[in-house]
Amino acid sequence: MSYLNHNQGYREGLLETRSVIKKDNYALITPDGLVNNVVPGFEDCDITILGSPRLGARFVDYLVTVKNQGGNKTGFAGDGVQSFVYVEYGKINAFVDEKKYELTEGGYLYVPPHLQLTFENSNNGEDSRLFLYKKRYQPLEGHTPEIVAGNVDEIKQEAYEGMKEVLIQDLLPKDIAYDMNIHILSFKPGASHGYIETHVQEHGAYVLSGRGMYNLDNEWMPVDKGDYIFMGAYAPQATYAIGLDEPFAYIYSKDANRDIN
Ligand code: UGY
Ligand code: MN
Repeated sequence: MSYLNHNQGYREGLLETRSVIKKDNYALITPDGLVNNVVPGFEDCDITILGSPRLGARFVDYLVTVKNQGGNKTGFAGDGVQSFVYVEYGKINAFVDEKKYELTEGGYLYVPPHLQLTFENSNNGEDSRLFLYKKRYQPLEGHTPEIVAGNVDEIKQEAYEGMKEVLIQDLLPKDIAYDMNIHILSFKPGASHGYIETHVQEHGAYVLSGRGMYNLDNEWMPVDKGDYIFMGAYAPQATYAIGLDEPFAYIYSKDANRDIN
């Protein structure tokens, strides 16, 4: 699937989008409007920048389609900036500190701020799709985060806030060395948050499956697989899953374990 849509003239419905941008508050970015960006270091990749400081985020999210033998062989993030990569589909070889990590669908790798991530496609010439994140690390004296590699298949789904129809997976350790976490939240059809959250933390969320109705700052909107949602600090937020069988699930980042300055 290509997320680029090069319009060949006007047709009914073509110049419409569900995307909504409320800078510093929230944004819904749908696949129909995504464009390729050139980002130094990324070769033979379709890369698009999603959440970023220009939207009000303290992190940057990217959607990357890695083609052929493409990848980033010069090094991503590091020098005080931590990174995280999740494989939506396909297969990559990732390298950190000269160690190789073979990541397949659902595989992920967290790279601490003192190290860089490199990777190359290893999907026998087929595309791989990655959700990629970086954020400047907020140090805490006496603590250093470590490399974390895994696959979501190996992580237990826990009831979210006591609700058995809403399940959460924490991809990173709940350890004060980390200034954020990455979660997957999954709602069975019909399930919802228990209340409208209003919190200081920010999220960048990428929808992995299903459909939902999302409330962002008291506006309800439909969201679908492949959509991206930025939820800024204090943006009121809640959802319920729609559809009959597939859970509505998204991967998202959340800052944690630090005071606000
Ligand atoms: O962890 C969270 O804050 C999460 N429940 N937020 C959300 O799903 N919008
Ligand atoms: Mn939240």
